[in-house]
Amino acid sequence: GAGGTVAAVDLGASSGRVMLGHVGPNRLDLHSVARFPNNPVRTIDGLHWNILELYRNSLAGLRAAAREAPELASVGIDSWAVDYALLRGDRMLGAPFHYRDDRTAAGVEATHALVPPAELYGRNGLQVLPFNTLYQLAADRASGDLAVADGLLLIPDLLGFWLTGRRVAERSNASTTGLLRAVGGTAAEWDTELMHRLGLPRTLFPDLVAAGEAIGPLLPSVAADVGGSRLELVAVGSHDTASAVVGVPMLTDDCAYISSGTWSLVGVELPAPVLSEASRAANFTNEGGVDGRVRYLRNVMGLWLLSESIRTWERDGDPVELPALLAQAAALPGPTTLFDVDDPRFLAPGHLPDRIDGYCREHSIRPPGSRAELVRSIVESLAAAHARTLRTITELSGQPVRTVHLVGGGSQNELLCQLTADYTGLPVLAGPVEATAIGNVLVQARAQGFATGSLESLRALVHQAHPPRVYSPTPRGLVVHDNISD
Ligand code: LFR
Repeated sequence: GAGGTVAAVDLGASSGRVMLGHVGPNRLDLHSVARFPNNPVRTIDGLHWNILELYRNSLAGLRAAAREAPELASVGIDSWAVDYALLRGDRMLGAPFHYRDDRTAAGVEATHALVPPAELYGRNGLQVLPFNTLYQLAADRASGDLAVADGLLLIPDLLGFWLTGRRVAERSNASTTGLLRAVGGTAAEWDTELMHRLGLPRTLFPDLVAAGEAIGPLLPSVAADVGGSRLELVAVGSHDTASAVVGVPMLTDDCAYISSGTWSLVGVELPAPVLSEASRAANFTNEGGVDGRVRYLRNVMGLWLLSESIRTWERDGDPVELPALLAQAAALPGPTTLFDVDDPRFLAPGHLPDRIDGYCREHSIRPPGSRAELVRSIVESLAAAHARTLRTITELSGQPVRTVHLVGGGSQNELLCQLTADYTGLPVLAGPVEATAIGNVLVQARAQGFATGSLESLRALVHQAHPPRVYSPTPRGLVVHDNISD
């Protein structure tokens, strides 16, 4: 049968990659052609993404992809959600703010004063995260930045604009702005009345496109640079979590997923949003997915707690050998100090080990003594939060969960997988690591006719190409290496 090759640009909060995917009726091969760090930069006015460097690295990756695979048909871009650039004409008005910048707290209050949180949830279905786009925009309105802007593009749409000259808003990522109606399905449209009440001009926002739609060919200057003259940009689930969930090898409908990286996105896929008061109180979100599916999930703080601790140690001139540290952490007898990973104090960059210590002292629990203990405490607290969240999901959505798929970078962390199995009492199926890039590739491949069918058949292909590793729950004692089978 026919098959072909596409490229995925996948930008995470700590690193980016460009991957080549060869897809056919029974084929899914992926490998990376470029990997690069994503290090934010703090300047006098706040914390920013180094977006130009990300773009340059993406172009270099696409050049490598086109050189290796001259038959390359298309490219798709995904990244973390909510963040954006303001534009005036074609010009970007300053480097985009990082969602961990603290300018947004006042934005939450200002927005809720105009539209009460209960009404807002009924309209957009989103959990309240202080960095949701609409709260960031309230800050931009207060600073006057909005008054000089005439356009806004979310990060993947911004890079797509630079590649093609076309301005669009891909729907899955647009759903994280808080400005899209939470009707589910493929019908979600901009909530123009809400924009009006929040003083946000409708003209800031480009028209919506759905994952799978062609956006357009590369600009001639870009094509000359990259070398792929036939290449077109195809919209994918441009919110990385939307692409990741496409790439989860779920074979039955009693599965939950954990997309584990900087964040743990813990949830299920539903045909329609859950907008109940109980759901709002539990701060669960309804994000728009590929093919009109709803991602019903909660953001759990994730491996950021670990990566930011490591960054602190390294900054203090004390480098860390992570595999060794994780092995020491796994060897400690459990259970350990459990803390609430979702405490808002852990959101901003800074000295995480000190903050965890402070949390423990405030709550009169024993702070971790050594680095290995701290790592164990982070990973075990994260696993406990995974379990807590999964129990709530069944209560709120009625969806039974008998299997937990854990994908993304965290699926390589054996301690995290095993402890998640232990705390949930459910089997954890780990992998693939690159679920996000896989989801990006598959949506393009389907648009090109290299793959066909529903998300279910795409996921069956993922399962076949990347059989997950099974972690069975153990009562306690945590035998980490004994029960892994391929
Ligand atoms: C994961 C993610 C989450 C979103 C957070 C901020 O990378 O996209 O889904 O809540 O980053 O954008």
